[in-house]
Amino acid sequence: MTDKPLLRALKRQTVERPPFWFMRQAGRYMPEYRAVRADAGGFLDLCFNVDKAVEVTKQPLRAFGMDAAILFSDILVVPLGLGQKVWFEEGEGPRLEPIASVDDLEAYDPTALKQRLSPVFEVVSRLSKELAEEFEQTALIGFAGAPWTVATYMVEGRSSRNYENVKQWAYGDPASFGRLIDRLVESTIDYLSAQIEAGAEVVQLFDSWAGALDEAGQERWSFAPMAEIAQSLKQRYPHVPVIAFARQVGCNTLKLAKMGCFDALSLDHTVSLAFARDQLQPHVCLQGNLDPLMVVTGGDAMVRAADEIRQAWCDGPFIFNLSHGLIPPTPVAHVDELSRRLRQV
Ligand code: 1CP
Repeated sequence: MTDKPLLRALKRQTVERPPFWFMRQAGRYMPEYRAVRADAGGFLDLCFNVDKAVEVTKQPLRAFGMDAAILFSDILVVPLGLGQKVWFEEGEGPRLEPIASVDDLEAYDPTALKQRLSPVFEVVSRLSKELAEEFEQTALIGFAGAPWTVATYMVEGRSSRNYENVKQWAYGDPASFGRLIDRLVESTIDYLSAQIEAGAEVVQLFDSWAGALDEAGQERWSFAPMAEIAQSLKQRYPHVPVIAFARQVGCNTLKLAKMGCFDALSLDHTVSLAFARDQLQPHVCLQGNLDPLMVVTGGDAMVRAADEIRQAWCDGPFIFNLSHGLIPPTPVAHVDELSRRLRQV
């Protein structure tokens, strides 16, 4: 049996057509998701309810036939697993009891993480079995937030505009900030290893806020920790591809591509198509990079932009995706039209 198309692309093998999936493909833009979410209680209750999390992971596959399923969970379950208080304010977003020093973290017991997050691994294991029955060409992606992005939430206590506290800590006291990052590197390796043991075939690291750092900061707090995680996973699981998503780091993406430990880079829409094709694709599989607002817009603009990406990148290893997650106002009909087009050879 040949590999699933997404796995073939990640191994730089030829594919009949570029595989596709969308970041945040499960979510509030889908009425089926909203129905399950309404019955689940809070967002974190949904993440830890195995039946419901499996169901919402599969909803977009049924509706649009993506080539990958991404585990339904959130990057903030790792701080929760470490013992930090995390909750979601309805209609607002995540809240955490912020940490101000490594001492706050020392109170947490890192060995409890796998136990606390055991429902997540059960979701992966159920998905692994159920995809084999219902969607046999669909690959299962596990994920985690990259240490820097997770640290922004742990220190700011919420989504942030200026990253005042976390950047002052990182720039002003790198030695102690490094201990926080090291702790997150270790936890993320454990967390992703358990997802792989449960059946994840690919893992993606989300560094959504890498672009908030300056160049030296990106190398030290975004790229190096992600590489450490990827290298450690590669030692244990050499056949599991690792995708890195360092958002809005511009041409510094080239440094990531040359690190040699990532199989693919997920690119945001500010990255030039020609630069990615000429400079990055010789090193890694490209994933991206349609602006999710194009999918909100729909029509000719969406189709044209999607075709441009496909034309630019289809001669090398390539997975079609967005530059960031689908957002709630996205019309389902637009996701449907885009998916139909992407399924054509
Ligand atoms: O009310 C709801 O239904 C909650 C909305 C929601 C959803 C559907 C949140 C809250 N998280 C998720 C799921 C989620 N989050 C997935 C699931 C799989 C899929 O893609 O279908 C993934 C991969 C994430 C990852 C995630 N969570 C990231 C990294 C990717 C990105 O979008 O940048 C980040 C930064 C978060 C934090 C988060 N989770 C949710 C919110 C509102 C936020 C804050 C975002 C911000 O600070 O702007």
